Amino acid sequence: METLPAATTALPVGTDLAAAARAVLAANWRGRHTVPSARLYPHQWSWDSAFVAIGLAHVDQHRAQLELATLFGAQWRDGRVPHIVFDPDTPADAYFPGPRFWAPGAPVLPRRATSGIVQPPVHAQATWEIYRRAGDRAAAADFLRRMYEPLCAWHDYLLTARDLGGAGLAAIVHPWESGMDNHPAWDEAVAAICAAGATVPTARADLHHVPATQRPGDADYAAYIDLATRYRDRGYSDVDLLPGHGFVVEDPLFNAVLAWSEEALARIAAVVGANSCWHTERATALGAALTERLFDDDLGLFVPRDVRTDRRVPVPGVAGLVPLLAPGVPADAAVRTRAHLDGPGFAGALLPTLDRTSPDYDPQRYWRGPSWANTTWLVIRGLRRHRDYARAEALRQGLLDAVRAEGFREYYDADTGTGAGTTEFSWTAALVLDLLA
Ligand code: 9WN
Repeated sequence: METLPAATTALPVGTDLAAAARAVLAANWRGRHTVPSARLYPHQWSWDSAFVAIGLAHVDQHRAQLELATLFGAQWRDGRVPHIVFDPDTPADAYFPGPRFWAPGAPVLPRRATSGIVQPPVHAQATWEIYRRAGDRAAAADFLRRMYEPLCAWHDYLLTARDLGGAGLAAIVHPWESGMDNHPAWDEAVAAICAAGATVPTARADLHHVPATQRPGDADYAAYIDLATRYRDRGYSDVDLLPGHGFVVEDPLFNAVLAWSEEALARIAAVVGANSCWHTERATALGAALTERLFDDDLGLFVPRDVRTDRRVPVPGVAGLVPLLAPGVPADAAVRTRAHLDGPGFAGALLPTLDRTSPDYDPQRYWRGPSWANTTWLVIRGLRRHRDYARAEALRQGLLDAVRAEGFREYYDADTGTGAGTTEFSWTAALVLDLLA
């Protein structure tokens, strides 16, 4: 393997953190969208763009609007928003799997080449954040009018075609859809897919940019490609996906974000003159289904549910704290969830991806332990919703300290704060802008 470039680390003493964050976003801007990272992720990613828009809302309303408009320009006719929109100016082999991998089975591709899977639906919230901070009110109101129907179509897709468990939650059909690709909660499903004969792809581009010890393993990649190939070859159809498909999961982060975004849709509807009650009801119903299906009474935390086996996956991860964001979560479930922030699993300056006492905890490897800015930010927002300002502030300071010490890294060792993954990472910079505001 080629020698990896040295990672940039500490920001020089006295650096203006907000200015440095703006510089990262400016460097990663490609004219109509922002790449998550110039080399490792050289296209547009769905939830990354939503986080980027939330940061840009503080500094450049029009760029924030364009970020989301570009993403939704690639929305599919069935309402899904693809997890990657490929940049035609980037060489096809710069990222694996690239546009040629995803295209063959797609029934009707939009103008831009895209993947066929999705990511957590942060977009309605991002749209609302742009509106509420906007200096140019007329442009922001016009933006809401343009985004409302596409956002409704996006949520409708998730709550109809993807309600594979039939209980009012959206199911994800690939670990990449969780945004937390190699989280230990997916290990059992990944192992079964590998045991059934999935082969390791040879074309991994990620290992040219980040040490293998900080990325998903080969077995994870074998399962990712196997699942994506099978989904692609059935034309990305969700009809009758059960029981044959190897990964069908109701994830607490995904559904909590959906409920929270549905609440934002209610606010957007009120501004554009549409019926907001319907969205409020749907948001509350989502919160109730989330609690009913995903709150694990033994752990006192939300966990994913494997729709194939109809059983909860009792792995305590940071996703289990994100439902603090959602409406309709009962007070006792919220109190028990928040208590984890004082226990051995999640206490500390940096919020890990996985409970530290779990046997699979690895503070350096991707979604198996390190602390990420976006999950920390979602939990901060959830804590504020429950007026738990002290815990929210402690997490905010912990994250900002790590960024000051190590720069805008993709993630941070949850125990030492050492930066890991790629450098100059867009959503870290964007969410820092929000946390500083
Ligand atoms: C696959 C872009 C994306 C994030 C995901 C993160 C990672 C991709 C990869 O990078 O996933 O989608 O190649 O590892 O897990 O959350 O959106 O930053």
